[in-house]
Amino acid sequence: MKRIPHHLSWYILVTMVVFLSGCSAVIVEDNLQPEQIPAAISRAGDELATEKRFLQTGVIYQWAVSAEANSEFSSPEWSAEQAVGKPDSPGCGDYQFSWASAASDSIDTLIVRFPELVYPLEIIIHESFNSDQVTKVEVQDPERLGYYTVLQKNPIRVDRPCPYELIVPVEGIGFLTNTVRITVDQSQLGLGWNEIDAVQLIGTKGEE
Ligand SMILES: [Ca+2]
Repeated sequence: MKRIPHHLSWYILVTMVVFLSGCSAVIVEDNLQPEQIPAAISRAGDELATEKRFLQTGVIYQWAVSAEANSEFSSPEWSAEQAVGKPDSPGCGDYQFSWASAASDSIDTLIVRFPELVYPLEIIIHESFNSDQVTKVEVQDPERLGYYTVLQKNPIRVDRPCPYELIVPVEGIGFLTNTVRITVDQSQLGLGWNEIDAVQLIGTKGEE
């Protein structure tokens, strides 16, 4: 049998690694315009969740301290309360440590509240099952009690990475907020429950 020269073996190995690494993130989109596709990065336990994503000083990173939803699959398992605190679902799957709505094919809303009022810079939604069917993210003006939309998009099917972080950059909000409302539309893609493990609100006390 003819042996492959040593330097050619390395070339083939490196080529395969480059090719396979390019296949690790497969996002199947559905009728989505490129500028609407949210940034997505894979999670590495709590390491990424506590990462200081902004270089400026005075940035507050906080997890939800209370939550309510228009429906829950059960309680305490899969209740809205499961979206409080840091991510704790053990991975990607149908775990009771995340919020799930009562039905698997409905449009539902989850409201999460945070300890500190901030001018929001970013909202990170940790999804542990059937990402990403979030269609709207809003922040509440506590004085007027109105909600302002910071993301509106179609549901998309995301196979990898899972769990999935939906990162929502927020600009131009001129009021302090500690309340985020998230809408999932599970009626379109037939994927089933889009479960939310945790939500992080990042912001500052001073207006940008
Ligand atoms: Ca959780």
